[in-house]
Amino acid sequence: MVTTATNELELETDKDSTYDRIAEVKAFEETKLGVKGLLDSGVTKIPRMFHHAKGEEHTENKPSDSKLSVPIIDLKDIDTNSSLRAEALDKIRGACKEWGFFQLVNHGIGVEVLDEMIRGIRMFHEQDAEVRKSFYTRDINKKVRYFSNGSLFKDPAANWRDSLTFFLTPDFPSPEELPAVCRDIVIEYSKKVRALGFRIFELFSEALGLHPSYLNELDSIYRQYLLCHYYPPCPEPELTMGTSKHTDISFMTILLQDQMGGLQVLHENQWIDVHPVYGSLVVNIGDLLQLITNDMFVSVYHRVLSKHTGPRISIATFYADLSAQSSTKVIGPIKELLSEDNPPIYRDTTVKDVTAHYFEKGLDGNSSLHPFRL
Ligand SMILES: O=C(O)CCC(=O)C(=O)O
Repeated sequence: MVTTATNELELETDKDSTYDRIAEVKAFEETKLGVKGLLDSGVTKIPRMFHHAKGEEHTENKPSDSKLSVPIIDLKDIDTNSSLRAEALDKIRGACKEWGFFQLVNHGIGVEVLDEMIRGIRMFHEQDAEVRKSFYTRDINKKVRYFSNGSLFKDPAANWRDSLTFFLTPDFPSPEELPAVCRDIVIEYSKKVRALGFRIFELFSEALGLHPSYLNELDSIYRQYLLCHYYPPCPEPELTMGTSKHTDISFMTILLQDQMGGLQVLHENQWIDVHPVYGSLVVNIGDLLQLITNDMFVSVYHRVLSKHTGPRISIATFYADLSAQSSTKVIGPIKELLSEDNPPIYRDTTVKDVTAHYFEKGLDGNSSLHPFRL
């Protein structure tokens, strides 16, 4: 869900010949103020470029009435108590296999840091428009980018959401590159979430029956970027989405969400709300981990509903090395996990190829793994 250049993209041609979607998208992009800017200009109806096609997904754009809920995993005392650790590993294995999602509590990052990070991102999006505008870019060489809809020129309909992204590895942006309004907390949160990422990959390795350092030692896993979303209140939420149905192109994603709600995960063919649990972090498996675990862990569809109320803030940390050097290394199902009963489901490929396919297709609601299945 990062950015692509306008001239590489083909825009959807609308069936109504009087509607010029390209012009509308371009005019929106040129404001450099995103959806928040539209709202500040006083719109009471959402522009047509945000209208999602009426279909299955659309008619279901409502909170779930299911009794099921995403598993909650507690890391309290697991480093000192071996039976608690074994219990947590069992739950992680089950959650990653059945749900691809879980909520993590007692993960070691204090609520004051989480609250301050949410506040910092909100302040970025709500600061003076001219300052915000100066960060608006789709330049892939920039480590800090503010934009609305990563694949704006490709997706059939835009989402009611703006984002600020930080590419943190291999070299952390210099402090001057970071927006002043959230600089200190972005630095602090990034360090803490990086350490947590290492810890979760250790637990994942153990849950898979591998040496604890196995996943952390893979060349292609350890890069990190933050995608910090701002979902403004929407005057016509029934016509659009906050984030349309997708899976993540990462090994793992750690998501910090505020208390507004709206995130849903597709489980057993139903959309299940991921209810905010104060102080928790949501963890989900990305497509690349599904591929290397040969479907022992699954990357599942999720989406965010648009709402009358808002804003909603969320901060996704993606773990995947998309850099040119490492992303050309071969990845495939981990040999130690394969057996006669568990033959490879995917062919060997590279992070680069899987990623290229993911961005090429845009947020079209399909898995990026289909072409790599044997
Ligand atoms: O905002 C959220 O809760 C989810 C965001 C998301 O799915 C993404 O950035 O890929």
